[in-house]
Amino acid sequence: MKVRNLFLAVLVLLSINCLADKKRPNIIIVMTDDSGYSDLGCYGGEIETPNLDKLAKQGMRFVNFYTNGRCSPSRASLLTGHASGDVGFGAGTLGGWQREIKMPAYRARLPYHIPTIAELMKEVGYRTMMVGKWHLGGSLMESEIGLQMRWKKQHPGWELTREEIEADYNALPVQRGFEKYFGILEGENNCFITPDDNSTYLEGNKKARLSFDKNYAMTCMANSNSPSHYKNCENKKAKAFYATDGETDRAIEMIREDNSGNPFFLYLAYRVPHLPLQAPHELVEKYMTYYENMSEVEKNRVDGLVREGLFPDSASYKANFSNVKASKQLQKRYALHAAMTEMVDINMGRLIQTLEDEGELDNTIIFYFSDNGAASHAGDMMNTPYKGCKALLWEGGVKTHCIAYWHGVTEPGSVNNTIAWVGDLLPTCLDIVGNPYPKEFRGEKLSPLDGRSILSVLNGEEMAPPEYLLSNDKGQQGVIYKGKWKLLIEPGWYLQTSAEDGVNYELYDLEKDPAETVDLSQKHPGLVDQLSKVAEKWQSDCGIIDYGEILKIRPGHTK
Ligand SMILES: [Ca+2]
Repeated sequence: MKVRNLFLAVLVLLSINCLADKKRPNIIIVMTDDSGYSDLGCYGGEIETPNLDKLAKQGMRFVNFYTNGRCSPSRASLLTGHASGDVGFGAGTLGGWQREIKMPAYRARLPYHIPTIAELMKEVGYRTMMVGKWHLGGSLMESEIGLQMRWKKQHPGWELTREEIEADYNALPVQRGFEKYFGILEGENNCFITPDDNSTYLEGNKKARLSFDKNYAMTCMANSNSPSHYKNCENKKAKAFYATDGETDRAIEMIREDNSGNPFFLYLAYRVPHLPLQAPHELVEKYMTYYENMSEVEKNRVDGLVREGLFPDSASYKANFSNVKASKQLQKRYALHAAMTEMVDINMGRLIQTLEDEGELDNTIIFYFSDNGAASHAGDMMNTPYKGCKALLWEGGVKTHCIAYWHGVTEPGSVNNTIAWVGDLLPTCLDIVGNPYPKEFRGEKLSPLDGRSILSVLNGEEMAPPEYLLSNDKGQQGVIYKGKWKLLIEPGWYLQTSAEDGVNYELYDLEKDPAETVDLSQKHPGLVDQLSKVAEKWQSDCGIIDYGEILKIRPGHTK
């Protein structure tokens, strides 16, 4: 029996070795945080993004790429291929302890028995690396008593058991398949960090040592209710670590520091242009003049999208700006968003150059998109021509630009209309490397994936829409897509569109009206009824409960 086991082990090693053939492509998933649909030059935007424009010219662009509308739920579906409610991030749950509830859909960490994309890529011999914002739960409270105290404070009525501490530890990126990790666990923090500041960056599961070797003149701005330290860097000149530069430095190092010959899987989750707004001064200054005439910028974005074949010329949209001159405050906010975006582009240029220098660019697949639309402080412009913003489920909140690059596969400069979803990336990557999704994991049976492989889209085909695409945010809106139809479901009590109890519906024909200007719910009551029933069933299958109930269980949940 022992000899047979040894023989099997040798066979497995041999097959992994064969799979490690250099021809298997590296895969890089780059996800920004709160970017607007039309931010990039190649998506009609005025922000200067020459490196991403070049990538789009050599690769393909998606017209209809969807997220879950908010940071953690999108990340949860990206890494597991499942609906966010099935993996602990239902209804706008965020990574961290603030909104956690003792119900599977609200556990604010990925279930240990559902594999992540990193664990599955590692299984077939890929080097797995992650840089940037995690925001999927887990902490170092196992070794830090202070964190255990904080947990207890944030979980009144719960007992902090050994199992709880272990499950919390097992939610960290290194425990979820990433052999190398450099980044922050939380949702936001300063972009500029000087040697005097507290840094929360981790290298693996230890506090990271940052390098402060670059000089920056800083411009910083935050909402009035943001922590004051976010604004402290305003007008400062100092040697500092800037998130986008420093994260790219580490990603480049990770690519270079291994010469095993195995392909790599890199998940690079930039934490910009999420608040707080912080960027190098000279870039912010450059963009201040861009946002003087708001209506002109808005119109240029739409014209740009039409020119690029990304928005139909015949479609209407609701303009947000008239010919009023923007206030200095608003100009600065947009200029910061733009500067943070250009910093991403500059760093994407460095990353792509590294791949070229290493002779790996032609053998590397790159996906580039955002985790949701621009947030409320910038969404009215940055999500043009779509309405709404991050955390709301109109197209502006859930739809993002998406570039896919694969030398010799994606047709240069092509545009694809297929409805794709952030949860499609896991099955697509598995399809590319030929690793089928397992039937069970860590001894537990797995349900089938919600995402689907879009490999044929990369090959230039248009796929029929998925049967349904569903999403649900904190409770104010739920959404269901079927073919060209989109039904938005809003409990009236949340006052999004109704001051009355009951439920509001909005129905759109996205083929004719992608920017949701004409509500057809009164015209097609049968369809509304049919789709809302599917959505209700999905919601209850996911274990998502009414938001009013959540507020009873955990008052102050919104904070
Ligand atoms: Ca986000």
